[in-house]
Amino acid sequence: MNTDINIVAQKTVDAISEKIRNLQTLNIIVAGKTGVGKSTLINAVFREKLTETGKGKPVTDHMRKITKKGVPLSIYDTRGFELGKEVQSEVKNEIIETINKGLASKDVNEAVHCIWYCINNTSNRVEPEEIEWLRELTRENQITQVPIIVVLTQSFTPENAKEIRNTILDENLDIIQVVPVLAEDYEIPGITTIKSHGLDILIKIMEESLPDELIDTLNNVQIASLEAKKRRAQAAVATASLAAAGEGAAPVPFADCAMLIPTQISMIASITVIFGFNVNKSIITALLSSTLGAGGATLVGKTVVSNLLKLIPGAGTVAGGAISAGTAGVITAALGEAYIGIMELVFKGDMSIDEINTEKGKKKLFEIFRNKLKGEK
Ligand SMILES: Nc1nc2c(ncn2[C@@H]2O[C@H](COP(=O)(O)OP(=O)(O)OP(=O)(O)O)[C@@H](O)[C@H]2O)c(=O)[nH]1
Ligand SMILES: [Mg+2]
Repeated sequence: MNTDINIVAQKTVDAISEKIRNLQTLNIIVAGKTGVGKSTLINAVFREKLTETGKGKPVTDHMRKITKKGVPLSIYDTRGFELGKEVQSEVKNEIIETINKGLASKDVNEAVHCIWYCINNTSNRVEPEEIEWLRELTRENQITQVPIIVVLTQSFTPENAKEIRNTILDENLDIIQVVPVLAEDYEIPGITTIKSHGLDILIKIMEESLPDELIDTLNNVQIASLEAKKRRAQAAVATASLAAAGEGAAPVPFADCAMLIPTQISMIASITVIFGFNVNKSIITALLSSTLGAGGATLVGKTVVSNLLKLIPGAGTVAGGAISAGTAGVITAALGEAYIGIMELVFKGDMSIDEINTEKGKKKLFEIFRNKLKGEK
């Protein structure tokens, strides 16, 4: 394989596109009375303002499906809960029908993967009819076992959600969890602003209840938990550096270092998908040139390797003519960590995507890369 940075960057961009194309679609039903905060919740959890992109496509009398091109996510938004018992019963039947239809398709992209039932926490009580509705839904979901999460919306503090949460838990319903959240900061004019909270817990519970094949999708579409993205990305780095070390189980002569490259391309693609940003070739080129290329046009050539080895404690020198398995693993891990580090800055809004390909971005990349090689935190 050619180690020209330009060519490797192109292969990486192709690998990213392929991984994105292959993401399964995550399908979530969001139910609950009107005004409880469903749309606010959806907009706070997912990238792209899905609910502002139109009314969605009606799929049943009381459900519309909201999708957006390029986002592997469908939200089924339910309507009409406020219209009384009969309609609520229809909504329930339509949910069960949608679940069964998804299952019958035998296509993971069509299946319903999760239900959020939203209850507004500000009223400080749950209507008995909502508990009854949930009980019937869980009964009919007994065989299909779609994870149901009760989301307590507009919970200003975890404290004031405690009582209502315990009331619901005491009902022994077949649900995964009851999660209090405040999706958007809440301003009490002239007094204080309550910070949004709880969405990261919702994501964690989703991660624990969704099948593994949907976890990359979940992280790609969610913007509520940096920790979840980092955990998933770090797992990809661990896998890649183990593989790189395996590939180099016998010391790798410099001339063959290129054989490690496919492992690293796949790792970079995974991290890109997990963070869900629009990353183009110039960003990848910046990443590669400021780490493995160390400013040059070729990756891991002899000079570069010799410079990198100087940074890794105990890695030896180029005099041996080869790098060890451990060294190949360390270099791969440092590359992955540098990329995660820069993605974290973008997530937090401390750097824009385009800034990665500037002196500031490249300096930051090299700094994290070098520190990781040295074994520093
Ligand atoms: N500050 C703050 N306001 C919220 C939050 N959740 C809901 N709201 C407010 O409550 C109102 C109703 O929220 P929506 O998200 O539109 O409720 P909905 O469940 O989608 O309502 P329907 O679409 O009519 O069924 C809006 O004015 C929101 O701004 C929140 O977490 N924080
Ligand atoms: Mg709404």
